[in-house]
Order: sequence, then structure tokens, then C-alpha cells
Amino acid sequence: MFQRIDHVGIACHNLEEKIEFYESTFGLVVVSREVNEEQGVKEAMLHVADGEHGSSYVQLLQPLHPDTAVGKYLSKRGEGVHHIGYGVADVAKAMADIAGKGVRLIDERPRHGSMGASIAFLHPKDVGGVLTELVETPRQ
Ligand code: MC0
Repeated sequence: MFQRIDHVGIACHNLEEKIEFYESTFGLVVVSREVNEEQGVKEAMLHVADGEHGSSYVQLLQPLHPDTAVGKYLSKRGEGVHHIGYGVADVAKAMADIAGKGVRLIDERPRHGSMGASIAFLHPKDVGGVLTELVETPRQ
């Protein structure tokens, strides 16, 4: 079902500072920056590697407001890994298959994600405490 790890989402208080850290420490390069009002985040994608089924990234996330998914996470747990995004060929099909196995979907239908992707989240309480995201990248 999963083709690759698309990205690891990391919650942070200050996006610019964290980008500078990842660039200077690991040599990663920012390939996209977006504000996603629906998800309540300002985010940057830093390219890690390319593979047969697409690329993988680190996604740095700063909340737009305290009362957002990432804002609440930061106040409860502090900075760190917020979610894992897996690449899938067909997000709607993956959602149906996973829901059929009893895992709660947070999203009833795919939403807009970074770099034009269609995304959907699975509830962390049904995935061993890991917020899990399905990512279908746009066709080239
Ligand atoms: C919350 N919980 C988590 C968690 N966030 N567990 C693991 N990882 C996370 N990231 C746990 C809390 O600790 C708590 O557990 C329980 O879930 C309820 O949390 P809450 O703080 O009361 O918050 P809720 O219930 O209002 O919302 C949690 C939920 C929400 C996961 C449903 O954050 C959500 O809808 N997330 C999906 C959307 C999202 O995260 N968007 C931001 C990234 P206890 O044990 O204390 O009850 S957007 C993005 O990444 C896009 C741009 C992209 O990739 O392209």
C-alpha cells in the first residue's frame, strides 16, 4: 500500500530558525514553502532523496495560531516529530482500504497538501500513537 516515506513532519516554534538549522547542519535544501490556512500551518519542504516512486522530504511546520493541530501539539509535547506521511498511488483507495480495517480516518475526503498533493490523516490513537498521513502526489 505504501510506496515510500513521502515526508516526516516536524513541529517547531520558529520555521526560519529551524530551516537554517537543517540547511547548515544537514545540507538539506528547501524546495517549497506554503501557508496552508485550512491546516493552520506555515510549512517548508526540504528535499532528502529521490526514489523509484518519488522523492522524500523533511517537512518543517510552524502553527499559524495556538488553537491549531500543530499549535496544540507544541503546547502539550514541545517540538519534535509530529507525523509521518506515506506516499500512496491513490489516496481515496488507500483511505477506503484502511478504513475497512477499522482505523479511523480524520478526513472524510482528501484535502490539499504540500506541493499540490492530495492528503488524508489517520487518527494517531488507532496507529499506535503515530499521526499518519497518506500522500498522493500530483501526476507529472
Ligand atoms: C494529537 N495527538 C497526537 C498528535 N496530535 N498523537 C500523536 N501525534 C500527534 N501529532 C493526541 C494527543 O496527545 C491526545 O492524546 C489526542 O491525540 C487528542 O489530541 P488533542 O490535542 O486533544 O487534539 P484533537 O483531538 O483536537 O486533535 C488531534 C488530531 C488533530 C490528531 C485529531 O491534530 C488532527 O486533526 N490532525 C490532522 C491534521 C494536522 O495535523 N494538520 C497539521 C499538519 P491524549 O492521550 O492526551 O488524549 S498539515 C500538513 O502536514 C500538510 C500541510 C501536508 O503534509 O501537506
